[in-house]
Amino acid sequence: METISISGDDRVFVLTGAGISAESGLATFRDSDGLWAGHAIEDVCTPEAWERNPELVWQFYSARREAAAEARPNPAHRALAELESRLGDRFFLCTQNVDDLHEKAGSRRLVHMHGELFVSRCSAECGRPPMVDDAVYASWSEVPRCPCGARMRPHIVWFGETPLEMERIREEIRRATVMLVVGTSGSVYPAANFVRLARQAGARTVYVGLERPLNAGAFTQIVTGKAGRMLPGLLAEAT
Ligand code: BJW
Ligand code: ZN
Repeated sequence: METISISGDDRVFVLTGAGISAESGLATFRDSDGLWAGHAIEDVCTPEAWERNPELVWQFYSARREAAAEARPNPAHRALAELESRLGDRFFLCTQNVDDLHEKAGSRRLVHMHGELFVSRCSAECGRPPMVDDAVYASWSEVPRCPCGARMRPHIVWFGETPLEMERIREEIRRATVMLVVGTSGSVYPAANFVRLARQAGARTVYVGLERPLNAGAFTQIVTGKAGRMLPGLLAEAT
């Protein structure tokens, strides 16, 4: 059986994308039934969309909150949490996903570089910290205001905005000897470039997903298949 070689000297950096949550019932972005299909990206995932129609943006993220609240982690999320429990601080997880399925599976050493679905923040960036928020807003009038008076917005990184935790992410990539990328099409930057940074730093780079990603050329090992089916076996011998 194919495995990913991870031994006591290795430090593992994991990058996950929408594909890892597909078997939990959450739609990916670029598959035919994916989220872009229901909504044009420029209508919901840009600061311009927020300026133009914040009610539509909140409807989109409210529906995503409802779907994610029902979702349960699958064997791929659990295999990564289990790997973390074996590797301790030799493990680091960076997810592009805004759902909380990694946390539900037990992962702790993780960052959400594109934000979190169940968090909101001030749209005027007045300096108050983001707040936990699992509410669903059916209309604009229901959307709460920050104490500064501005409306709250989803704590999500839209196109043209700066991803979160980039310094820590770069540092963890520099230290990694293995980069494992799961279920992401390699079409959104800077995440799509992490594998090249890891290769430049001498790491082995492994992709696990349904099909070859756009940045396939930068991987030393590619395993095609569903993450929930493949990952538990691939990681079984990691120490
Ligand atoms: C399975 C499976 C199963 C299915 N098992 N696998 C021109 C060139 C280069 C860059 C740019 C450019 N023009 C603009 C840019 C920059 C821009 C960008 O990348 N644009 C591209 C469209 C070209 N990027 C940005 O603007 C970013 N900010 C930025 O660059 O700031 C500058 C900066 C950089 C560095 C430091 C400091 C500053 C921000 C990007 C924000 C992305 N936001 C989104 C939406 C918000 C989150 C949300 O609402 O959920 O994030 S877009 C969307 O794409 C979402 C995702 O996190 C992200 C990645 O998608 P992902 O995860 O790859 O999903 P899919 O659907 O594409 O792929 C799923 C994969 O799974 C597929 O391959 C399937 O086969 C597979 N799969 N089932 C395993 N069961
Ligand atoms: Zn404010």
